[in-house]
Amino acid sequence: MLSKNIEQLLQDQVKKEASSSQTYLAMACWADTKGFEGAANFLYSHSDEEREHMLKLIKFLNERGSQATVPALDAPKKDFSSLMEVFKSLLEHEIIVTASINSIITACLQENDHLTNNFMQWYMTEQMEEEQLAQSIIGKLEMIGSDTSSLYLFDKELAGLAGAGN
Ligand code: OFO
Repeated sequence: MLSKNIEQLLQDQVKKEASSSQTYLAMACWADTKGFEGAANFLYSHSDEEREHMLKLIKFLNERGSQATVPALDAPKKDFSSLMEVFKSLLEHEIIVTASINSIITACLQENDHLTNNFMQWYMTEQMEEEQLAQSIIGKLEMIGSDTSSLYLFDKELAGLAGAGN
């Protein structure tokens, strides 16, 4: 059985993963309609991964004697000024999620809940990879600057990075 505190933290994390999925789906829609096909593929796939993260938590809650609640979500931001803005806000979002996972792990340690701690370690590794990937995409976009032909080529490359942070 989960403690009430850990149960609530995991339930809050379900909402954060669901919100990540919706946020990246809205970003994918923006990219898809602005001609960034590669970025759109990357973001559609990233959105799917976040849904998987949400599902993994939901199943864990259900298997540990709780009943997960499927959360209501606010509509995510849908307009962006550039691909750079998209990936900067993706990185900001991931940093918030990492902090949240970190505090769940701290709570698990305080309560000697080693099973949930062990389960959450997978998320920690995942966050590290996602932050690194977003950082490297932002770095490349900085190098590209206003060079539209390089941006075109990088967009193609982005499609191949789909799933790389998984
Ligand atoms: Fe779920 O890994 Fe990002 O948010």
